[in-house]
Order: sequence, then structure tokens, then C-alpha cells
Amino acid sequence: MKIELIGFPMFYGCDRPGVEQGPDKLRAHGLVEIFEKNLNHVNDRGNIEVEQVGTEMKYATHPSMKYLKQVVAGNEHLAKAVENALRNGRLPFTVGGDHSLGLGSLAGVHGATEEDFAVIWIDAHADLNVTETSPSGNIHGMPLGASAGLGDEILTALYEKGQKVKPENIYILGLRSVDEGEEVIIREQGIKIWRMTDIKEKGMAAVIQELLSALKESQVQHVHLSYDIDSLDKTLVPGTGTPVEDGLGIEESQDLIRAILGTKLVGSIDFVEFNPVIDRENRTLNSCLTMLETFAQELGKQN
Ligand code: DIR
Ligand code: MN
Ligand code: MN
Ligand code: MN
Repeated sequence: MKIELIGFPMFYGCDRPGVEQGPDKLRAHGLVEIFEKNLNHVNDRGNIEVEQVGTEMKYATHPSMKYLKQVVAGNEHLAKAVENALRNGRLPFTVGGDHSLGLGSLAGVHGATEEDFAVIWIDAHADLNVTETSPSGNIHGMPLGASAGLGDEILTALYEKGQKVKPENIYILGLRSVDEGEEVIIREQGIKIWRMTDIKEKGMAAVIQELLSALKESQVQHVHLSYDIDSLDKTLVPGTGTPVEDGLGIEESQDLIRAILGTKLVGSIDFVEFNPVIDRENRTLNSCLTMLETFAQELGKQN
């Protein structure tokens, strides 16, 4: 298993500075070494270039989608990097930055794969908003919807025109903050979700069984795993832009990650929304390092 680490230092998608420092903060605390310890080949390709602009650009390209031009430009670069990594036989591991990077990541996966692939989105939020349903105008609340082909063409046509992933191949886990419009999209598109209430009711083991059997039935050969750290309980991640209570514990999250990676179908990963500037007592940093260690260990077993 060869890993390509890609940093995506962007905050424009969440409109809250600090999260762009996530990749370098994690590097300074051993990100590359965690992977090197567990895997025999890791290439850190560095950070994707992100244009530096001021707040006057927030609504310069669109009346409600913030920093639209900058988000699209950065994600076009990311898509290319992800596609290249996959074509070179590597697993792209993209570290954010905000979750708008799902746009570039999924476009790159789509570019490199012939067959349908699945997306597992672990998040307190559904990230399925379109311009009309978004309460914030923040594009990090939209990447999954746009990748499914929903909403404004400016986002759905990123990197390549059209739908990147079929709604039937989307699985969301950890939900507990879903906007009204997103609820409608989930129902209409038949997107498979496990809310925190489902996880608490059934237990993580049962949820994992449901997820794995649905995946197996779909016969996809590539799974993209997108991990938003705000899926973890807010006490574990004070350093994230939109923490939500009643989230996953570390062990629950580790069990889930181990089971998903254990399928050996995961070919691309995102790790997003760590904002070191608003962290408290390094609690979020430590949660991130624990989870990254779990990712690396499990990927290491696949050599
Ligand atoms: C909210 C928050 N649904 C929005 N989304 C977040 O602004 O669209 N996603 N925080 O991770
Ligand atoms: Mn998210
Ligand atoms: Mn989230
Ligand atoms: Mn296609």
C-alpha cells in the first residue's frame, strides 16, 4: 500500500480562518512519521496551492456561495493531484482544510476510476446542501450534494461535467445536525444514512454489519472514505469549526474505521476540519493523532 499525503490548506469553504493550518500543524506533530511507522512507502506531496485573498472576495463570484471562485480553483488542483496519485497506484490521503475539499477529492476519484465507486461520509453533518437549501452559504456544507450532481452547475461541473458519484452509492454515518433541505434530499435521493440516534440504539457493531453488507451487495470495487473530525463528540474536538454534541467516541470511531478499511476496498481518504487556532489544550490535536494512528495501522495491515 503506497500512500500519497496531500495537504489542502483552505478555510474558504467554512469561512472561519485557522482550519487552513491543519495540514502543517499535523505535519509538525508527526503526521508523516505516523504513516512511515506503519507503511513502507509514504510520499508527502506537500500542500495544494490555494490563492490568498481577503474577505472582500467572499461574495465576489456569487451572491450566496462564499469564495466560490477560490474554492473551485483549489479543488480543481486537488482533483488533478488525487487523480494522478490513483493513476500512479497510490492511495491519496488528503488532509484539510475544510470539507469543501470533498469536491476535488471525489472529482479526482471519478477521473481515475472506470466503474462506479462508493463514498462513506463520516460526519455530524450531511454536507448535501445546494445553494437554495444552505443556511450559511458555506461550501463545506455542499460537497456531497454537488458530487452527487445536485445543485449549481458551477460546483457539479468542477473538474469534469456531471455527477461524480451515484446517490445509491453514498453512505453517511454520525449524523446529528441535518438541515431541513438536506432531509428532503436524503429522502428523495434514497441516500443511506445512520444517524447518531441509530448508532446509539443499535450499537456500532450492528451498524457496521449493515454498512458492510450494503457495500458488499453493491459490488463496488473502490470506496472513498471522507472523515470529518466533527463526527467525534464536541468534547473531543473543540478545535473544529462546527462541533456538535452527542457524537462518536474515540473507540466507536476506531471500530468503524477499522471495519471499513478492513474491507480492503478503500482507495482514497479525506481527513478534514481540524482548526488548530481554536483548539483547547491540544484536545483536538490529540484526537486527530489518535485517529490518524488508527488509519495508518489499519492501512499498514494491507501490505
Ligand atoms: C451546515 C453546517 N449544514 C451548513 N455544515 C457543516 O452550513 O451547510 N458541515 N458544518 O461540516
Ligand atoms: Mn463535513
Ligand atoms: Mn461536519
Ligand atoms: Mn462517471
